[in-house]
Amino acid sequence: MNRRLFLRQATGATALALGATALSRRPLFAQAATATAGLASLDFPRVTISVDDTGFTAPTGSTAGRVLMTVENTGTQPLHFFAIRVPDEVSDAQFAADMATPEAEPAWFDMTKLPMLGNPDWPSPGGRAQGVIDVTAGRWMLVDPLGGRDVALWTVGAGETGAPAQEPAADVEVGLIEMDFTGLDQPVPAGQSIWKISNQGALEHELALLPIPAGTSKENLIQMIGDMLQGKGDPSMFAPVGGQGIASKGVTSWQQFDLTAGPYAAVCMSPSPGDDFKPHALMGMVKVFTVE
Ligand SMILES: [Cu+2]
Repeated sequence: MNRRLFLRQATGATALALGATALSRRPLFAQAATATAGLASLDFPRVTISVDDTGFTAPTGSTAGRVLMTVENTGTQPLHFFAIRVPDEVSDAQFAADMATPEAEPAWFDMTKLPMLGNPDWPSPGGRAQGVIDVTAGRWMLVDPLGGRDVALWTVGAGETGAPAQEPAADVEVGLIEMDFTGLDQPVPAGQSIWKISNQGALEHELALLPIPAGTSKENLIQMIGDMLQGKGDPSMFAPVGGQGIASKGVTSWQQFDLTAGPYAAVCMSPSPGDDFKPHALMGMVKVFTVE
């Protein structure tokens, strides 16, 4: 498969510099985020995606429903990815052919229309990310838009129909809307916590948790991200320690984070197709908050 496909839609037209530079440098503010008990103590079916520096190993035998997803980053590089559902009318042969021509985005690849999962995101190198997500049957494509890992397919079979799955108890509830985050006006607790993250907007959104230097304002940070995407400034400042990959409107997930105290920003880098794929962060989708 290939390393350049989907970059334009997935990261914005000006974001290529980020993949080439930011992720290859040692993060200044990165902190370990290693989940322990929490969601893992709940009785959900488990799926594990293992990722090294070259690609994904998707689980087999998965079925639809509410599952605990663990993403293990066995490599040496940070990991950011999303999962998008391949339309059923695209045959396996067509998909394979599309992957073999990396210079063109397939006609069916449309982030504004295809379901996007809201996966656990940004596991540190050697670490893992965990979240409870609702997954439907079908073929989910795992895409790393920054590091250029090979695309992979995760096939999910039809699940049993039964009683509705329970909701994990949440310590923090965050809403994603255009172009803001709700629920982060007050400090959130340090240490292991469960965040219920709901996309309440009309567009697809993501959440990246970014430690920031004390005193950084929202305007400062938007400026820094804008500079970084143009190859200016210090790209190593962008080193999220957890998050949720892009989710379609209406999607809710429960993500487990283990944050040390300090100033953070919630950032959405989901691209805006109607505005030359500019990341939402540059349209104001940045929220500075405190962990204490
Ligand atoms: Cu967004």
